[in-house]
Amino acid sequence: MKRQTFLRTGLATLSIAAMAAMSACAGSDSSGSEGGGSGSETITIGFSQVGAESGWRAANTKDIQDTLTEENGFKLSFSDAQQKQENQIQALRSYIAQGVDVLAFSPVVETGWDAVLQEAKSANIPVILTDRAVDTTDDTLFASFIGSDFIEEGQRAGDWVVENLDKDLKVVELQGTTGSAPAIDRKEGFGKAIEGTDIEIIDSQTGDFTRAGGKQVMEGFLNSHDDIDLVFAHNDDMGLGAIEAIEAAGKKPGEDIKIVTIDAVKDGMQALVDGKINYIVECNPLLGEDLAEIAKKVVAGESVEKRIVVEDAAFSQDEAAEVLADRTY
Ligand code: GZL
Ligand code: ZN
Repeated sequence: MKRQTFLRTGLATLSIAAMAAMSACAGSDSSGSEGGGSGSETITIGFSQVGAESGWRAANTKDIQDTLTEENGFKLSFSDAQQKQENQIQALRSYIAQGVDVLAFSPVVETGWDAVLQEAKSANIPVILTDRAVDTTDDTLFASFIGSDFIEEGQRAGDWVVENLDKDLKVVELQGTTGSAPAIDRKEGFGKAIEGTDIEIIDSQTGDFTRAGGKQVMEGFLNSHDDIDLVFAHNDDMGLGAIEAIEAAGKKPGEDIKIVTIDAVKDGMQALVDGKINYIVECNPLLGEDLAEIAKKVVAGESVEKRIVVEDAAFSQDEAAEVLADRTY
């Protein structure tokens, strides 16, 4: 499979792309299976997914698999890392060994990627980040990052709390996966929003973005605190687990203890309509189309935007009731 040098800056890339396109067309063998130079051959893409930990992840996986299809010009190799970084690194290395045209992944945590990203760069295989970001010392190690602004999501959740609930709330926080961009940034955004108020986070622990994790941590919170006013959960699934724990303790979620979460997946939106959650900030999981577009550009040697921010909405209980039927995830 032909490799092209991937420079991100405009002009240099265009001239290289033009030369590559010409050489690829001229150089492609009889089977016509040569590189993505002229853009019409199938693009082989290796995708390493975080896992299957939440409704959001299931929707994100479905969208990627439904979009990166043969008829859309892709041959997708997809792997689920069960939320383990070593599994993601292993998968990326196997795709590099296979000589795919492009790599994409959602990094389970922010750090520890420089080595494998350097290996991809040395093999001239461009890397696209989806959903979660990496903290890397060298941003030439990836071509583009497509995902939501998690700090803004946390801030929107906090702003709603400040504007709509009492000012001296006691809050418990169900954090996402330790070290992941969404957990770090949502915590930061929420903290910024409540700065200067009497809203206090009295406990904060990771539920690893799962329903079971949220339930277990919430049981612990209920055992050690009798003054909890609000749960801030970094995703719907942990919020849904908290609902189970709160009801098992004989309290009313959404009333005795308010709940604010992030994602806006179907089950979360249903709980919002049912009055068990009070507000949800959306995190759009449908990243397949942007990924397909960016992948085609990088393989064709075109320059791409380094950061594509996915727009998110937010829903109160009334707003959720209006849109629930039309939600696709
Ligand atoms: C956010 C994504 C998070 C979701 C969780 O983009 O990384 O991971 O908020 C998922 O539901 O587990
Ligand atoms: Zn960071």
